[in-house]
Amino acid sequence: MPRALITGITGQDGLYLGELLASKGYEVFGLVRGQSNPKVALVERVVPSIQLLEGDLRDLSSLIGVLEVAQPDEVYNLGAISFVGLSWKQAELTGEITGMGVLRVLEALRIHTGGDMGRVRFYQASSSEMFGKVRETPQTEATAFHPRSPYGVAKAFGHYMTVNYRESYGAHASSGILFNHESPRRGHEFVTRKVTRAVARIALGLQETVALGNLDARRDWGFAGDYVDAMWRMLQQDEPDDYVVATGVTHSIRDLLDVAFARAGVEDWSGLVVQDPRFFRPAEVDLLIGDATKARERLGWAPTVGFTELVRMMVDADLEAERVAAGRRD
Ligand code: NAP
Ligand code: G4F
Repeated sequence: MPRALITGITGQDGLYLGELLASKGYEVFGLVRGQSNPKVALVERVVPSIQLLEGDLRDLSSLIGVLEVAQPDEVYNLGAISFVGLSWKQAELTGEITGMGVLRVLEALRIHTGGDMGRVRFYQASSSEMFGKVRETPQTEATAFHPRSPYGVAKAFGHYMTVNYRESYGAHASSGILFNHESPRRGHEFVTRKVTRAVARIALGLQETVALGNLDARRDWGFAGDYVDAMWRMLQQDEPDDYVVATGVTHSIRDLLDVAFARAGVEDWSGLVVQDPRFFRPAEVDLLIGDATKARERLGWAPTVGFTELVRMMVDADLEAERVAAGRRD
């Protein structure tokens, strides 16, 4: 039975990946931080076989200890401060967790393996946010980085550390440059979930409007369930490498609003959306669209859920959740 350790198990991707690996017969270990982490109960309900271990990406010795218990064949480093907006307000902490955290996991692995790093496969959750002010369109593995946020800068550091440990120590370390991926499990702070939840609440008469920032930004949005499959495929390759994972289709926040409100029967949302300066960013990433040709050709990976289906799935899930929360039967 292969063994896998996932950092960020309580996050959107961690939960999907934990489910996927458990379904493939892996013994799955998840790193959880803090005291009384409220998301632990959800993880235990969704993946009952999972073994949760305490540790923190800011604490090297805790990571070494977790590796000693888990004895993993594969390590997926998904833990991070992942909300770009927060990264300007807590830039140092973002650097510490999202950036230095990667180095600590790699160092823990180097120590744990006695320098024989190639015997444990490592996945780093890199991000299309590293492309930032994009140098070319669509973005590929060869596109230069120009990060626009402390989060993007921290991810670029983690990405290059991953490449460096591959080149310096022969680590089987792969980096997935993943474009935005969403699901009904997405955190409420991200724009897709913020919109689908607000649409559900507005449709049920629980909220009047939704306050947003820049409606013209464009993202390449896919389904998180598809993207964790790409992570697993990367670690099944004989050679480690970097891969862009994306749908190749881009949409604006306005497109997102069109599809989400239409799903709830609202065709004209202009009076329901207010623009609020609090949600504009100091520096914006205007356009992301990825070219996942390499992942398709080498990993046999392709997205299965398109934009409209994804947004409808999220609106439907939020309508159901908000109905239940409000004790409604209609
Ligand atoms: P998420 O839902 O925000 O999950 C982040 C996870 O990191 C949570 O489990 C969180 O634990 C954990 N974490 C935060 N600080 C930690 C620390 N100090 N020590 C240990 N764990 C810590 O993010 P996601 O959407 O699943 O994304 C997974 C990874 O992929 C992240 O690295 C993200 O930056 C990257 N990524 C995401 C996307 C996307 O579109 N979703 C795209 C590209 C890259 P708590 O529950 O304790 O807070
Ligand atoms: O949903 P977002 O917060 O995602 P963002 O910044 O693209 O980051 C996500 O994807 C990255 C991959 O490219 C990941 F690495 C990262 O961890 C995260 O998962 O914002 C998307 C767009 C931005 O242009 C933002 O300015 O939506 C715009 N937006 C407009 N109004 C808003 C809002 N974003 C949020 N969160 N909230 C708003 O009210």
